[in-house]
Amino acid sequence: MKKIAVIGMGYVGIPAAALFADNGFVVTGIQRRSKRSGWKIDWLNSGKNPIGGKEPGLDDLIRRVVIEKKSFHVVDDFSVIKDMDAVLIDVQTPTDEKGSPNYDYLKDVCENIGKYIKDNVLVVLESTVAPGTTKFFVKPILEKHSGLKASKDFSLVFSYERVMVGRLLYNLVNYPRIVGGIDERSTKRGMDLYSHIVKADLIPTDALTAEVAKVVENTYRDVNIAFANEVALICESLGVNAYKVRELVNSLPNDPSDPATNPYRNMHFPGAGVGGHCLPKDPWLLKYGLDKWGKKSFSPKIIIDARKINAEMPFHMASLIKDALNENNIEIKNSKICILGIAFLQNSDDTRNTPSLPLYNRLLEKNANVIIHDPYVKKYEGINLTNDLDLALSNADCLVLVTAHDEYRHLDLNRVKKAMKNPIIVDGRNFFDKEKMEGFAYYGLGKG
Ligand code: SAJ
Repeated sequence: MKKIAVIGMGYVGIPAAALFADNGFVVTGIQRRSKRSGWKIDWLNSGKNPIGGKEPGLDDLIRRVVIEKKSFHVVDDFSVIKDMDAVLIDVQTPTDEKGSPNYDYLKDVCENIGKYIKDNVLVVLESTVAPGTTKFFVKPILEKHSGLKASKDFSLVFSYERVMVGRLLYNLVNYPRIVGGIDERSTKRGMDLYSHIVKADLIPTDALTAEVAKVVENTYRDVNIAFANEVALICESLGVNAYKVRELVNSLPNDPSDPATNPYRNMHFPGAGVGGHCLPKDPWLLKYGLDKWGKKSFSPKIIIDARKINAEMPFHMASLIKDALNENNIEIKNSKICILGIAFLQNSDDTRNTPSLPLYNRLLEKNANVIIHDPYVKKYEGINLTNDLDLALSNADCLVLVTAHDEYRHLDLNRVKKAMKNPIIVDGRNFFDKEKMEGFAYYGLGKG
């Protein structure tokens, strides 16, 4: 198996394509010339890395495989698939506000793959999908448009990525890889393929189990964060500090000598909300798969309520702001509120599903004047956004910490106090230490 096509030049497709191209394969990336991402084709073909932020090793890897080895290049048409031994699908599968996945793009890609695949090709779906998608959505489309029979004429695998922003390459190589085939032979062929780039364990399973594992991996985290957020709401009402409670709870030691008798605790961090391209989406994908392809219907409670608790946190922040202003006899109407951070994660420029947005809109609904500062994000459609901290702070009635960018750790609090009209701070990430906030009216999420 020498020639691979990777469809979708994004966070997942680019590192995977470059790694295979660096390990003996000839790789062709396929990227549609869309408004948002078309520019990546020429960028990659000139040996440059289109992914922003710090991604150790990725720049050199791309330059090496494109310029030196000439084993990786990108095109915008699917016909190259007719010569391929393997095809990886790395396209995004967004969900709408009700949590239903939008499979339009996946459908279009699968139809094009079906049109061109040759006998005995291995197709691997790497994108995160609702459980059941590989077998009940992708397989039929491939068979219909190729006239081939899955398992008999071609192999089909679901194998998910565990990439994290800032460590795309590291995770791909060093994290165990789950390989879920629609049949034994597919699984084996998938394991063989990944053995060329994964140094960690390759774990065989079936496609459906692998799809469930992927979305459960992130749903698990979403539920844990929701637990921490619910404890924070309880602590606020009781007047204790949820972050202190978390430290005490997690002080239960993990006794490796006898873990069963002493299951340690790992309470997550309460916060202003849960953003990103994984957690807000994957619980809904899990539910969608259950509803669509589950044998009998049942509505999950914990994972859906947890998702709702996390989605509610930005609005809880808005009520904390309103209370803080009221306690200082300031009307929220016409007040100036400065939000620190629109990226969903600290020290990142990624704004997908950022909790800052619902908070911003809720404050506008209350007729406040809102400005958002972020050191990494240069622009955001329709938002009053600035990279100029003085502008953001000047004459503000309330400062709201939503994203824990390191840059905010070194804020000169005297400068902040002088610039603001009313030195009121609402801290959404346990970022400031109340004791050091003299001269400020300090309110912390989860701190009572
Ligand atoms: N968050 C909290 N409390 C926490 C942890 C996170 O409020 O205790 C918030 C963050 O502020 C952020 C959101 O949740 O807004 C998501 O944070 P994240 O650390 O989960 O970052 P992601 O979205 O990049 O998650 C990815 C996921 N990895 C994959 O999907 C392969 C996730 O499963 C990983 O656990 C996570 O990276 C990671 O650990 O870095």
